[in-house]
Amino acid sequence: MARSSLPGRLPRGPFSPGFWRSPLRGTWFTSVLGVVLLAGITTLFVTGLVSYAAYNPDLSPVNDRTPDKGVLGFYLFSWPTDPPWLYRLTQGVHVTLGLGLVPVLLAKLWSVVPKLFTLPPARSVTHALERISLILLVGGALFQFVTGILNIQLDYIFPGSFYPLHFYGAWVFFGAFLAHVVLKAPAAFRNLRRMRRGEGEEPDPELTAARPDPPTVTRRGALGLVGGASLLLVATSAGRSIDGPLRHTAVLTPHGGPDPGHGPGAFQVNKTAEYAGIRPDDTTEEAWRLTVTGRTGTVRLTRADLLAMEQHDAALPIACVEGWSTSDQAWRGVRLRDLAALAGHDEPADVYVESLQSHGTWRHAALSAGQVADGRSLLALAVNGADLTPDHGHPARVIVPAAPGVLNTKWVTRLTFGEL
Ligand SMILES: Nc1nc2c(c(=O)[nH]1)N[C@H]1C(S)=C(S)[C@@H](COP(=O)(O)O)O[C@H]1N2
Ligand SMILES: [Mo]
Repeated sequence: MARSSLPGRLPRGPFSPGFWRSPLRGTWFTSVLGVVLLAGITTLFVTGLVSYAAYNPDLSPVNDRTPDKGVLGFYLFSWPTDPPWLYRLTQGVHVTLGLGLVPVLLAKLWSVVPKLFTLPPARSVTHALERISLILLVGGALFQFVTGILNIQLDYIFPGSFYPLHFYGAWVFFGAFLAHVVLKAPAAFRNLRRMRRGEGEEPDPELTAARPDPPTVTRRGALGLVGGASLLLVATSAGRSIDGPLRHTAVLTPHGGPDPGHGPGAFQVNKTAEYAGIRPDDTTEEAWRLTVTGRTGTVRLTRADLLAMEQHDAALPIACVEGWSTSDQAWRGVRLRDLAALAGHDEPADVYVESLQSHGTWRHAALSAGQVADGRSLLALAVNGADLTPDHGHPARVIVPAAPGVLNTKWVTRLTFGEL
């Protein structure tokens, strides 16, 4: 009636308060989801910054995909080699938690969507600023989740550029997130306390439907659904960072490569030798040489020369930025610090590692002196009692405790020691 008597005057569609009918919306529902996201997104931010530090971005431009990080790299620290499972944990948490929070994020956005349509667009300067910050907040959240998920699902669809995008995106998003938390967290916690005391939720006419439809599910039921969806995502992806038989439960996410099959080399492969363009002719005993350069010049070694050096064992995992990791594998080979000494570096130095690969993002890497100094850091020649398989880096590959998988260069052909 109002509509026909005042055509065009009243807001229509989503701008009309009567448009939003769900009885679930309200401050309690939004507060619960908000508090979960407060903890979850803070953890994602911290583990993400940590993951960036793990790349040795200060060491050499080869690792760093964000050359203009500037002040955003203020917090960087030298990545340790202990505990050896450190990156398995931080990156496994980052990726698995990120996936698990997807339903919570979507539910949270759904719960506040009427606010996006409230009129007038700005009631005051503060309200205007708050709404502008929401664009960064919602846009930032969608951007971070979408780029992160594409990176783990689609095998680096934007190689190289993912790092700066996700890194800068993280700062923009977290800035908006902090502002939002400062504005909203007090009310959210107040609401949860009120509910606990049985006082009912604080009313918010922008959230609570003016003319609600009859409920088909309780608020608790809806939260249970969101939580269940989160747990399902976690349960169907965590297996790839736990490894062992549980890897088969990670049905929702690629494991990081083709099925590794059976035998000593039967653990996850990221890029196969064929994919990386490694020609079998270049890896034969006759053709392959390791060139080691340092303070006292250059030494060229055959694989037999390396095998004649003192061999060491190290039980270490591979832990990829994509969140998957393997359990410890039994690596055997020459210590990086022994190779440094061959080239005149008795005090371990940084090392620039190059592979046979002529192109590709991960054909080379830089390791810190601290990583070289660790006795478990090897140029591995064998794993689990057999020669490296072609896909795991035959004739020789780097393996370093606690380092991201990407620093464990395969098909190594040159090591250059010295300050990077
Ligand atoms: N030369 C070279 N080394 C490389 C890569 C590569 O693409 N080329 N991928 C890296 C990445 S991202 C990971 S996670 C590990 C995976 O090692 P794996 O395939 O033996 O499990 O190798 C690293 N070493
Ligand atoms: Mo990786």
